[in-house]
Amino acid sequence: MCIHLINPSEVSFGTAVITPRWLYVIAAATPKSFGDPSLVDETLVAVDPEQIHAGDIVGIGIHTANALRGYEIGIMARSRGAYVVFGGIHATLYPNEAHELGGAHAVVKGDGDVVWPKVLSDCTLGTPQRVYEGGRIEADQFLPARWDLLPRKRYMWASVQTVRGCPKHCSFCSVWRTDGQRPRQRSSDAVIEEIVELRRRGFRFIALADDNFYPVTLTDLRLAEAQHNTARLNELKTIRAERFALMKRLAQLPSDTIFFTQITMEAAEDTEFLDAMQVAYIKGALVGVEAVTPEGLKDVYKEFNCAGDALVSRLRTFRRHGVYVLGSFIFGLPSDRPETFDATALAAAQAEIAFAQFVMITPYPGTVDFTRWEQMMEAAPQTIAGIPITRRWLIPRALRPKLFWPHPTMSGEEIRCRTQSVWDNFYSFKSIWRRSRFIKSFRARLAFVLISKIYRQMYADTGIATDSARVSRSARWARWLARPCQQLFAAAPMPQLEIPHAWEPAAGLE
Ligand code: B12
Ligand code: SF4
Repeated sequence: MCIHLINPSEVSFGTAVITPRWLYVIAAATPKSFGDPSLVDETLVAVDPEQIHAGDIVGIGIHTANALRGYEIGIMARSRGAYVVFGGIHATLYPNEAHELGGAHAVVKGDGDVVWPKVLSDCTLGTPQRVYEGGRIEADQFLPARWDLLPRKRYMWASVQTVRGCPKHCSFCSVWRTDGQRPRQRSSDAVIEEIVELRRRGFRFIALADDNFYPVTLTDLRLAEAQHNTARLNELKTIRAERFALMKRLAQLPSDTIFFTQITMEAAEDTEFLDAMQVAYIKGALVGVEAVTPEGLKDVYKEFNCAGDALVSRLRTFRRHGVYVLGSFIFGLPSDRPETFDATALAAAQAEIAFAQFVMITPYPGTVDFTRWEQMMEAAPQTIAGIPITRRWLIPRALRPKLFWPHPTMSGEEIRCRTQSVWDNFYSFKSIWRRSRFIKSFRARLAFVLISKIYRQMYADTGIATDSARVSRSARWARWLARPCQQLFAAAPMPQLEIPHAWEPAAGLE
């Protein structure tokens, strides 16, 4: 009997950008008595059905975008006599769907780290439960990933989570509802041990797979102080101090280490934090800019962001403190007008961000937007291939429309074309070359161009490509570009690397 863990994908590139962390965490949760699980990441290579036998247990992790492929695998595995278990955010939100369409014997809702051994032993006894509540476990229960199972030279970036949950409540995001608004922050020991293991194995590019690396803002501290809420103030100070303590340890790693994280632009108010990030080799961060107008920010409940000149200045602050920004922008918001596209392109250029992504508004399950949209669609239900568009992830990809949210003044096609042209301009050779001016060496500049191009191409699938010909052209391009990128990202293993010593969290409060 074998345990298989499968990360579904409709397209396989042979090489991938970031490790799907859940695979290696659930592998770590698999008791030794079951042997090492077999891990299949379909972004590398498609699953081979012949490897799945009667009595095996197949764990499949799905988010909304790969749910349909996950269900195909589930049906296939069940037909071969295996037990099929689904987990991940989409299965958490739609457990019944995994049963009805994915051949599930069981679904794990929430975090799998603690509950997975029970699922395995129930399957072994032939008595899997329909649903397991994995819940939101505390940070000290998060398992370190089984990096010893990682295939060599297949991923450019490894991923390590330092904090889960986000105190904000953006309308398009499910994180605060599924992962919660209380930051669950791992100890610096747990994080640094994983990172050192990855460096020993030859990774120097590591994505900090966090929802928000800056979970406590200076405004939060001021508010708690003004309210004389001592307990809250101490709690916030502790979280902040632990961030600094972690960054001090990261700063002791070899100087060619590069981290990338996700953070709110509020961090620009806190240059002490940005400086600590720079010293800790956190060289890049995805910043959710979303909109460049106050109306747009209001649309997405993100009024804590800045608009206009203040936005440009905030984003530049990151750059001034050595943190390069991947700006994330959303198009198709109700307040967007044709001129918003040009304004966004201009702001992206003025803000000196290194990379950008321009996504069209997509109501994701579990979000405020999705609930509103679902209610709106109830009045005039629409279907494609007999599937309600409110279950769009079940629509075959070739038929799936890209924009789902009706806009008050622009057609979906207009928004798509305008979005496309912002992408094309931002990633034209001329623009990329101009943006790469900050890089001193010619070789590194070329690497920047290559990475920009591959980012643009890989994004076409989740981003804006509408027709399958374009998607497959993008996949071909990405495959072609991925190999040299893989070489660029590889580092020599450092088996002797020591674990940096701990810093008392209190040090960060000084
Ligand atoms: C890091 C990250 C990324 C990275 C890396 C992705 C990667 N390859 O790993 C990048 C930046 C590339 C990325 C891209 C995108 N992401 Co993202 N990402 C995350 C983030 C912040 C962390 C993921 C992570 O590694 N978590 C750590 C692991 C250990 O946790 P986990 O995956 O949840 O797994 C646990 C449980 O879910 C469960 N579990 C999971 N699978 C299974 C399977 C079994 C069998 C069992 C038992 C349990 C189980 O147990 C695990 C351990 O507790 C999450 C938010 C989050 N908090 O999860 C968003 C998130 C997953 N991303 C999201 C989205 C929308 C995207 C994009 C579509 C964004 C965009 N607009 O383009 C793209 C899609 C990329 C793609 N095609 O996969 C959404 C998904 C929403 C949804 N309903 O599907 C999330 C939840 C964030 C959000 N804003 O809502 N992402
Ligand atoms: S979009 Fe970012 S800031 Fe907003 S709730 Fe989600 S993780 Fe938090």
